[in-house]
Amino acid sequence: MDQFEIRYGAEVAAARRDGRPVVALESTIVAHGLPRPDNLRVAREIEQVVRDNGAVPATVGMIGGELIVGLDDAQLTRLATADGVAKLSVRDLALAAAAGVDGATTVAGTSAVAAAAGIGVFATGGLGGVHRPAPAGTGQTFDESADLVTLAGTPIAVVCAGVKSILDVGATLERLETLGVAVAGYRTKRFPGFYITDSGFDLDWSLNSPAEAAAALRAQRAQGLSRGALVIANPLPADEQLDPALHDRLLAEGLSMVERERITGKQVTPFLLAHFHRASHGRSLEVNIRIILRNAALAAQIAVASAA
Ligand code: PSU
Ligand code: MN
Repeated sequence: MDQFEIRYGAEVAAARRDGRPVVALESTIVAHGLPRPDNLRVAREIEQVVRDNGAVPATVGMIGGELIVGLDDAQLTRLATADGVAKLSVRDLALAAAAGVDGATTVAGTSAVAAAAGIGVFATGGLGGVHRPAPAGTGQTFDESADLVTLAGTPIAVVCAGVKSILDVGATLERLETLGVAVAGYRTKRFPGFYITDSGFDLDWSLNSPAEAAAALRAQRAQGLSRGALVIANPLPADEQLDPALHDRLLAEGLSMVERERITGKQVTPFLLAHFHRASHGRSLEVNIRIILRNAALAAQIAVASAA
C-alpha cells in the first residue's frame, strides 16, 4: 500500500498494470545539478535510454504539491525551466506537499517515493555523502547527505557512479558500511569516483552482469535481513573519464570558493557542480551526462533482468 498519495504518469501506470519493468529517475539532477538549457535535453535523453533498454522511465518530482512518479513532458519542462523549484529530500516532502510547491527530488527523496511505489531499480549520477571537513578551527560541518541514512532504510537498487569527488569518499564509504547499505562495484572492485573512473577505494563485492545484479537484489529481498538499498557503483571507462589533473585543479578551486563565499547546506553540491561545469568549459558536463546515461542503461537492464 502506498504510504502517501502518489500520482502516476500514464506510461508508468500502464507499465504497472502490465507488470513491465520500471526504472525510477531523480529530478534534482535536472532542476539543480545540470545547467540550463542542457538539463531538459538530458532529462529527456535519460528517459529515452531507459526505454531503449527495455524498461519504462519514471522520473519522480513534485508539481503543485502533488508527488508524481513518471513526470510527463510538460511537468519535466516545468521543473527544468521554472525558477524557485525546491530541492526535496525526504524531510521536505510533507512540508512541500502541504505548501503546494513544485519540487525536484534528490536521491533520498526519489528512492523513498520510488520504493513506496514498488519500484525496485533507480538510476542517478552520484550519491550524496559526507562532505569534507571544515577548515581547521571552525568546528565540524555535520554536512552528511540524507541520501545515506535514507538508503539505509529503503529497499531499492541504486545505480550510480559512486559519490562525487567533491565529497569525502572514504568517510562516505565508512558511513555506508555503518548504516548497513550494500555496495557492489559493477564489473570492478574499486569504488568509482564519479568524474573519474577510480576513487582509490576498494570494495568487497562486484556484480558482473545485469543478471547477477538482479540475483543479488532477489537474495536481499528473500532474506529480508537487510532492509536497505543495494548500491551498484558503475564506473566510467578510463578513456571517458575527466582528465584527473583537470579534475584535481577544479576541485581545489571549487572547495576554496565554497569556503571564501561561505556556501553552506544544500547549496554546496549545486555550487560545486556549477563551478566544475563553468571552469572546465563544459568538459565536466559532458562527462556528467555520459555517467547518467550509462547508469540509466544499466538500471534498465537490471530492471529487465529482475522482471524475467
Ligand atoms: N549527483 C550529481 N548531481 C546532483 C546530485 C547528485 O551528479 O545534482 C544531487 C542528488 O539529487 C543528490 C543530491 O541526492 O545532489 C545530494 O545533495 P545534498 O548533498 O544536499 O544531500
Ligand atoms: Mn548537505
